[in-house]
Amino acid sequence: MDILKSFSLEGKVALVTGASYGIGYGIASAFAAAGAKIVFNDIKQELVDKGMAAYKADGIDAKGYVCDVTDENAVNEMVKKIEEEVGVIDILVNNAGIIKRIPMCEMTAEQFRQVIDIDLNGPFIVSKAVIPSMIKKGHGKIINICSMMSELGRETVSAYAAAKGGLKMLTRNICAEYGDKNIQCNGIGPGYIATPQTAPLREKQADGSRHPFDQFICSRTPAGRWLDPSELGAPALFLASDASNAVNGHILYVDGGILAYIGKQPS
Ligand code: NAP
Ligand code: GCO
Repeated sequence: MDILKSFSLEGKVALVTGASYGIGYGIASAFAAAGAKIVFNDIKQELVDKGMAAYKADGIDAKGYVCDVTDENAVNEMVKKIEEEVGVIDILVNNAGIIKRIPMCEMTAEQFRQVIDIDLNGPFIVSKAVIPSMIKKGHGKIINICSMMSELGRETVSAYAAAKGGLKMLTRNICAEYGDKNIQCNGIGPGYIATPQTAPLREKQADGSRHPFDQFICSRTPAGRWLDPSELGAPALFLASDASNAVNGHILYVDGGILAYIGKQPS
């Protein structure tokens, strides 16, 4: 048997949410290289257009849709349109997400709810929209983009950690509820990735020195560096392909070893 064929996504339709850039773009690019037809969404037309142009420049014929993952009607409409225009979704990556870095006692309930809505309710809404057709088709892959904060807390990210911890358990619950319908639902827990979301943590200081958090993360990562969005592509491809049909409810940490490391001792 040609084991490499089990990593092929030929003939598959993959929806990656919030994939105009960043981690979603890195994952979608890897899926395209493995033969998948890429569809993605963003909340702003201008970003969908920007994303389409970027994919085109990379030789990827992706199709973008304007859709807010927290809007159940809009998500159901988008999934229906994708099924009519491209085909039934075989692979869903719940990637769209935000973070608000605010000390918990200074965060309003509305701000907390907004993070939970996008980072946890969104994956619930989109998964619920695609599962029925996956069941009809007899297979499906769902990949939830979790986080270090699915396992660890840190100051100022209470809402995000609560959402990503919940997303870890939603992943396991979809596995439990739909595993017998040949749907595999797994998570990817990226470490610290150089994207717009983490740009504030890497900004140079006024005196030209590195951001303290930048130095902190490099001391906590065995490889001593931030990871690149493209480094998530192959692990995601594994979870999106037949190569992982016996893997379900698993969170694959792609973190350069952060979770295994106490951190470099100060010299
Ligand atoms: P990013 O650069 O901020 O990109 C997030 C994407 O999600 C953007 O395209 C954004 O669109 C979209 N989005 C936000 N809210 C949305 C909504 N309501 N509906 C649809 N799309 C929405 O983030 P990233 O660093 O690539 O992160 C992607 C995912 O990985 C997130 O779930 C994040 O929590 C997770 N993650 C990131 C890291 C990291 O170190 N970067 C590590 C672990 C996990 P707009 O531009 O229009 O807002
Ligand atoms: C932060 C970062 C992290 C990363 C990621 C780590 O403020 O600590 O934004 O939350 O985004 O989730 O896995």
